[in-house]
Amino acid sequence: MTKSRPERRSWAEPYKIKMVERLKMTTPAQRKQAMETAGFNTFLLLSEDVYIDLLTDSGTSAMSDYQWAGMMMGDESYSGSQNFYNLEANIKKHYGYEYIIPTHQGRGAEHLLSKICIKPGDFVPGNMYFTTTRLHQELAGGTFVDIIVDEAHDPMNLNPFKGNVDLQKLEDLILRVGADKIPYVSVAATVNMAGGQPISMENLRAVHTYCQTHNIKIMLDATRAVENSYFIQQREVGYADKSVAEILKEFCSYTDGCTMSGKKDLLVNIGGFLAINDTKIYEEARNLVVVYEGMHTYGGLAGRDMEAMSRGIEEAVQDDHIRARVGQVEYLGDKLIEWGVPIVRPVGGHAVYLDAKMFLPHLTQDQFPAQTLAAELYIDSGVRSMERGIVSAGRDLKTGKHHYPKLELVRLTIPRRVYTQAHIDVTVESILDVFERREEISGLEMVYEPKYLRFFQSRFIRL
Ligand code: PLI
Repeated sequence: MTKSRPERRSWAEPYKIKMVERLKMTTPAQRKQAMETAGFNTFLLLSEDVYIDLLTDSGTSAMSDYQWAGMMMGDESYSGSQNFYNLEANIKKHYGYEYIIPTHQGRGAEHLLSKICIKPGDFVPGNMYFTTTRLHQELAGGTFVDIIVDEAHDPMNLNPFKGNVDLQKLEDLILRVGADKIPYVSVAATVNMAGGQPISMENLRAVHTYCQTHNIKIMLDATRAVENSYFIQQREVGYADKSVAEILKEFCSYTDGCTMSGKKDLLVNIGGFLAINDTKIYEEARNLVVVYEGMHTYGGLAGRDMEAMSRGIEEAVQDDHIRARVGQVEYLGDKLIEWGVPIVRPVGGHAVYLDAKMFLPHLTQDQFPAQTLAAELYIDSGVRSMERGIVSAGRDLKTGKHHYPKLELVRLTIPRRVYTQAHIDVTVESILDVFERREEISGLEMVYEPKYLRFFQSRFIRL
């Protein structure tokens, strides 16, 4: 009997490999020891003990020869570096904002924006929190309020735009606290903690119109806005024939500024920026950046870093690049769905998220199911993932109690242009093995907890 012919894939990665980095192969006994030494926290592993590193897509991309060539063109003058002007021009061209402040990475921009715009007692609504973003808002005296649509909290819900803002929730907040207590609405695209879910153009446009009537600004977390634009092209009526670059420009036009971690969409290992249209905020940021990051024409970056990010923008907005990037994530997600592994659906832009509550239903949230699953997966195959559940959610700074997020997830984050389809297949095989013996897996107890962003450094022992 002949097998039926597979469906034509018709595309592969729009690049070829010119240089490789060798990986160490480890035994299960070595990995068990390494995980115990790391206190069952994948952040605390030595990277040399990791085989396939899906901890994060942040700063882990492979740069192109075009970007590396740009690194050689670094103008390392203290001020007025040519690379800053190249970066500024590309941000203006593709994101459309008026003023640019480079920062060492995304949280540097969040720090400046929060310090300038948020007063103690303010409220900052957003489409789900992100760890560093919310912390900077809180440290500036603000209170984060989640206004994402309810569907975002349901891993099985197939809404194509689970990153959307629920305008009713925004209106309720304004009625409760008054528009003058809301410095801006914080809109992320895509929404990392919801599983890399996009927000639609229609929704952002509606938020923009609504915010204008209340004179409230919208600040975009543009970290993965290119991936968001790709989803709009694929899923939203009226955008199929537009390029990702065109969609991105329109998308940003409904916002007043953005914070950016260039370490994701923009294909660099370090770098970020704050971009803004408001002259007053810009002047304040231009002044403050000197205090916290460096001169306003480098903001904590070397000239070569700015050049790599500038060139990264040009590559990031290419349709064939972004299709292959998201295509690889979808490949992993589709395989896991095929085998009945519980993941957040639809598959997001930068990562596949295992639903640890469904995967390990015998563990309570206090036994850290996602932290447990991430540790187990590493021991099985050397695949490193990240907890995105109760540990990441941290404690309420006022009450000191754990936040209990509805989503208890393990993130398998795909670096850009780094791993092959075979690496993804190995990852799937390992997850299936762990899934098969899931009932034997016991939970964890936290034995060390730092005060801020505890997921980076906390330590656990097995129950
Ligand atoms: O890691 P930074 O400081 O360059 O960027 C902070 C940051 C801001 N917004 C969003 C949506 C992020 O995903 C983000 C960083 N994310 C990390 C490190 C991640 O592993 O997802």
